[in-house]
Amino acid sequence: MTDAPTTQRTLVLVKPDGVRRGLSGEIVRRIEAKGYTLVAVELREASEDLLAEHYAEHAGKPFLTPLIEFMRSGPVLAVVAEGHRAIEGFRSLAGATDPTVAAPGTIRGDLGRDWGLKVIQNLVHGSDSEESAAREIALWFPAL
Ligand code: IDP
Repeated sequence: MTDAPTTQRTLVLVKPDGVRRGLSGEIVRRIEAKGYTLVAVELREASEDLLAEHYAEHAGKPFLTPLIEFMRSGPVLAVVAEGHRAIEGFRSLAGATDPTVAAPGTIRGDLGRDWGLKVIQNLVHGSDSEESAAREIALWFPAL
């Protein structure tokens, strides 16, 4: 561990399953309880173009079309959170991709499960690197 400044911003999305189930507040509460600062929060319906850009790294994968369809099934809560090592910190809060086996204590482990779509419905997205965070924040919050 160095003492280099490591303040980061990360993009979190509460996916449509989370918003539909009334879990937006609980998820934002966990982000704040961990100690991260909210920089931006917006409830919005994402366009197909935005989601195709957002999930560009998954282009060509068989689950991309159902994933985008799911992400357009209702509003998402887009959040930018900030703090030292916020990117890995939120990934740790979120838990493993598959909510059925995500560790208890995590958002996906405590609040998620398989509702018939395997891993697609897993409540949250969190940027996975500084490069992804910069790209995703510019996409969802161009004014930031
Ligand atoms: P992450 O959200 O845990 O970072 P990624 O591998 O980046 O996981 O995948 C992005 C999203 O795509 C996941 O959150 C999940 O909704 C969906 N997903 C990932 N892998 C699969 C799969 O094998 N089948 C269906 N959906 C998937």
